[in-house]
Amino acid sequence: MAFKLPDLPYAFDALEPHIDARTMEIHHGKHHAGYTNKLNAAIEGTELEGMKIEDILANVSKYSTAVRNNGGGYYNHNLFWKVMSPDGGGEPSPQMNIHKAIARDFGSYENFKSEFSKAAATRFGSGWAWLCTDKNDRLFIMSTPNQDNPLMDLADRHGTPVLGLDVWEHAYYLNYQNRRPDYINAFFNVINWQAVSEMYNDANAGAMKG
Ligand code: MN3
Repeated sequence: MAFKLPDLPYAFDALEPHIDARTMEIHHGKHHAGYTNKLNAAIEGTELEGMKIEDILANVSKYSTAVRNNGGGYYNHNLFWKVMSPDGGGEPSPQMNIHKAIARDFGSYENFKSEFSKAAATRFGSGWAWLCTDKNDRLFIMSTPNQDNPLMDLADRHGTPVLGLDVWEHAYYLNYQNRRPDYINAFFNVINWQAVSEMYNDANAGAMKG
């Protein structure tokens, strides 16, 4: 079965003024749709048809550049829409495991925000900033070029992404032009901590150790 472009979980204008409707419409309807269609074209008739996207990405170095770029683009944007919400922003609630994990691994929410912002701001050219959890249930922040991500075998560091920020110009140029730091700052107003927390719990099977 071919990969399917997911519907946005909110209206195109739901994240305004932080992310404008026109950007969301083009980003989802053109860019994400494009990655989805090209991924399907790249795997059609191959052993990859019917595999989970996570399993494809885990061995992506074996496959074509088209699978790497479009498989990454497909997965990354699926996650991106999920981790934003018009009801988002602020700090994760103290009841959430992700709140405790951020305090444990970064010292404070402010330190986390500063480190994540720096990773997003200093990624040269196009790419993504990530908050990930590793196999020892430790959070870390990294960035990747293009449509790569930390699930890929060829990534510098491996983990399960629980929060991702697209810093390609197509994600912000209409509203922010070259002001990437303003876009990064605005992102913190729409982070869906409920969704992030659920992904973190799933990745660690809900276990808080230590
Ligand atoms: Mn994008």
